[in-house]
This record gives sequence, C-alpha cells and structure tokens, in this order.
Amino acid sequence: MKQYRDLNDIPDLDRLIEQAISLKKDPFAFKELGRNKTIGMLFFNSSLRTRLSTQKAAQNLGMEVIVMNLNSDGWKLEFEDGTIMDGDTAEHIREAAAVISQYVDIIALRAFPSLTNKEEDQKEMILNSFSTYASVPVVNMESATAHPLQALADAITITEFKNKPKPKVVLSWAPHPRALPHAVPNSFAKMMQLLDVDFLITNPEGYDLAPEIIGNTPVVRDQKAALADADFVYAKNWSSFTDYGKILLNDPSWMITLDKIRSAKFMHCLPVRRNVIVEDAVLNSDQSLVIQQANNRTWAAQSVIKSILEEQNA
Ligand code: SN0
Repeated sequence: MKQYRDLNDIPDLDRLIEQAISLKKDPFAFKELGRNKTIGMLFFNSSLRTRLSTQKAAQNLGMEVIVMNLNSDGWKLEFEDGTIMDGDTAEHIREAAAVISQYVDIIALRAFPSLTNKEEDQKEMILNSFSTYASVPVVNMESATAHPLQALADAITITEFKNKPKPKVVLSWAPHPRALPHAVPNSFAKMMQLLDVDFLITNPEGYDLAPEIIGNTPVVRDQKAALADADFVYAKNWSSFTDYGKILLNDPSWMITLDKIRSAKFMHCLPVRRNVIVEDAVLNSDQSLVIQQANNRTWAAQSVIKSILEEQNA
C-alpha cells in the first residue's frame, strides 16, 4: 500500500483485515521490518486511542516514533499559495512538509474539520497539502471527512464477532451536546458498503450524510424500525451536513438503550458521552464491544503501517 489517506487506498481489503487479525495473534512477528525507520505522528487535535494505538502499532513493527502536537508546539502553518505572510501564520506547508519528510519515513496526521465552511472542509486542505508537499507516505489519523483507521478497526471487530454470514449492521445517529464531524460515520458507512453485510443508516431529518457517502444504503427515519433484528448497532453523533455543522436537534429519545437494541452488539468509536449517546446499561453489558473495538485500533494501524513499509522496501 502506498499511503492510507482514505479507504480507496486499500488494494485488498480482505487481505488487510486478515493481516490485522494475524498480527493480533503474533504482534512482534515483523519487528525487523521497521528497524531504523521513523513514523512522525502530527496532531492538530486531541487524541487518546489513535495516538496510543498507532504508536504501539509502529513500535510493534520496530519503528521509532516522533509525536508532535502542531497547534500547541509548532509554528502556525500557512496553507494558501501566494499569501503575503505578514499575519499570524509563520511557516508555509511547502517548507514544513518537505522538512518533516527528511526526518521521518511516514507522516501520520490528525486534522479535524472547521465545521463552519463546508467547501473548505470537503477540500481536505490540510491532509491534501501534506500529501502534496511531503515526499513520504501520509496516513490519515482522522481528517475533515474520513477516519479510515477507525473504519478498519470496525471492520475487524465485525469480522471477529459476527455469527452469521451476512449480519445486519445499523449506523444510528445519537444526540450530543457539541457539533461533531462526519469523518467517523462517513468512513464507517463506506466500509460497510465494502463488506458483505446488510447495512442501514438511521438518522433524524436534516442529518443525512453526504449523498456520495449514502450511495445505495437505505436511510430510515424511524430508529426503532431500523434497529429491529440488528446484529450490530453502531452509534455516533454527527452535526448536520446539509445545514453544515449545525445542531438541529438534541432529542434524547434517539439515545441508544438496551430496550432498543435487544440482543445486538453495541459499537462506538469512543470517546462516548454516557447517558447521552448511549445508556450505562448498554456500555456496562457484555453486548458492548467498545473496548474490543478500541483494541483493534492497534491491529488496524499495524496492518496499514506494515503494508506501507513493505511497499517502501519493494
Ligand atoms: C471526534 C469525532 O470525530 O466525533 C473523534 C472521534 C474519534 N469526537 C469528539 O470530538 C468527541 C468530543 C466530545 O466532546 O465528546
């Protein structure tokens, strides 16, 4: 694999999932692969699972890890070309990405959307600029519109826990006090469209994801009807896409409860707001897969980094 900016970069999904599951059984089998190589993990936003699991994945492959929080520790970056930089941006992405590329062999990047300017966010300026001006592969650790490492961990989790050939998977919107990005539901939906599952999305009016994300997936307004007979329920809040970045409603009746999901397995990318997104009873039950799902972040990242290192060595 050349890079991992979105799910389109995956040459063979089944192989990537199988490789992740075998790395989980034997984490240090490729400890020599990353010897004398460095991954630079650059964060514009907060992170717990992504930071720790990606670091661990790289270390399992024998890599050195450099982590930098660019917002607090770096110079404020300029992304526009031709700007007269006499304002608050001190360094241009052209220099920054070229320089960082000399220090590391892979750049991993987290950059959330503004949620104020839809066109800008859809352009993925930060991810794409790094990609353009870096001379090493770029891995997406959640960008404005995609979180492909999370989606890969989700696919591994469903593969491990399904007990029928074609399980029913429901992505349900849930309430949240803050406006959240579309990256996680976007990549989850795209991933489910690639797997052999019966996939539905349920969300209130005004919360439809981008048409190119929905594709042929049914969008059901009635959450109860959508959740009937589900094998996996994936909860996530997102802000409106049409009325971009807005919170249109916060109806607590959309919270996920045990009563609604019955015997289905529960999934969420975390961090999760207890008793807002989902009631305690679900998270505290053994139907909840959130901890196993977070564990799979390591094996997803390790499978991706391994494939990129192999391509670099080829
Ligand atoms: C992020 C999101 O994209 O929804 C990261 C998820 C992996 N989540 C949040 O920002 C949650 C913040 C909060 O206040 O609960």
